[in-house]
Amino acid sequence: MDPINSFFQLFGRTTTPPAANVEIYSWQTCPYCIRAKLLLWWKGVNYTDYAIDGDDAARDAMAERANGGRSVPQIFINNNHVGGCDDLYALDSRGGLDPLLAESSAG
Ligand SMILES: N[C@@H](CCC(=O)N[C@@H](CS)C(=O)NCC(=O)O)C(=O)O
Repeated sequence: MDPINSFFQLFGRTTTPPAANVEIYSWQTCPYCIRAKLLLWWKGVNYTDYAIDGDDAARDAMAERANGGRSVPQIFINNNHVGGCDDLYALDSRGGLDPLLAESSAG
């Protein structure tokens, strides 16, 4: 096995995409967005990224979906609002993220 995959295996990076449909609204240079995407990448998620930099209409649409949340990122798993970056990491810390990611969007 090549060194990078040995590293991933040692530290538990998942490379098989989980079943869930994951969406993230982000700004390209926002550190919270980068941090959230890093965790999703680590878990092998092929997320849909809505890059809404400077797009106020898209931000309004995001806020409507995100129960009024206007900061970025806003993350959705199978159309359910997870919250922002801190919420994503908190969910993972209490063991709730992997089961959600394993659920298919078809239910
Ligand atoms: N606690 C939030 C913080 C997110 C945050 O502060 N994002 C900044 C961009 S890096 C933002 O949206 N700032 C504009 C605003 O809050 O209206 C999270 O974990 O997602």
